[in-house]
Amino acid sequence: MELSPRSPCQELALADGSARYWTDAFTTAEADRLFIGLRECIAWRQEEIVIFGERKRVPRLVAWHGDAGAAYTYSGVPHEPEPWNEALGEIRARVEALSGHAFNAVLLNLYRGGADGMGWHADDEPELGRNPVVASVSLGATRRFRMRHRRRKELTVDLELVHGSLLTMEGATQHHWVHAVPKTARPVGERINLTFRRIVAPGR
Ligand SMILES: O=C(O)CCC(=O)C(=O)O
Ligand SMILES: [Mn+2]
Repeated sequence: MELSPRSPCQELALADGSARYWTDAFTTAEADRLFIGLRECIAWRQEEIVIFGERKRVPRLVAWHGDAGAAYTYSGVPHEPEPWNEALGEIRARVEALSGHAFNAVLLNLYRGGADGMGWHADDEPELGRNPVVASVSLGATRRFRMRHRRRKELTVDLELVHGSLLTMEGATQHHWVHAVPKTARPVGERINLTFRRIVAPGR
C-alpha cells in the first residue's frame, strides 16, 4: 500500500492521555468513494436504549463489524460482529499503517444530520482492556468533536473532524477524558464515523 508523505499528524497535548490527528489520512477521492460505498452497503441499524424505564431511539444509525467472536456490549446491548468487507478492510489497513496499532473490530455510526449526535462518554468498556487505543475515521460532513477532562473540567479540546481524517486516542485518555459529538442546529449533511477498536476480552 502506498503510504503517502501527505499524512503528517498533529499531536494533541493532553494532560493524562494522548491523541493524534491526521487531517489527510485519506485523499478526497478515496474518502468520497468510501463514504458512498459504506452508506449503501452497510446494514445500518436503529438501536434503542432504555433510560429511566423509557425506550429511546439512539440518535444515529449503527453497525458493528469485526473478527468472529469480537462481541461488544455498548448502550447495554451485546453485539456480535458482522464480517469485514472490502471497504472496511481497506480503511483498517490504512488506519493500522498510520497509527501503528492493530484492531479487530469497528463500530460504525451514521449521523443523518444535526439532530443526530453522541453524548458524553468514554470508550472504557471492559472488553477493550486497559488503556485502549481507539482510532476514529470520519467521512462526510464535518462535525465538532469535543473532549473534556473528567476531573479538571476546565481542560477541553474541540476538533472539527473533517472528511478523510483519522483521530487516535491512546494511553490513559479513556480513563481521564470523556468525549462527545454534540447535536447542532446548523444544517449539516450526513457523516459516517468508524471507531476501530481491539477487543481483548470476550463481551459479557
Ligand atoms: O463520531 C465520532 O466522532 C465519535 C464516535 C464515538 O465516540 C464512538 O463511537 O464511541
Ligand atoms: Mn466514543
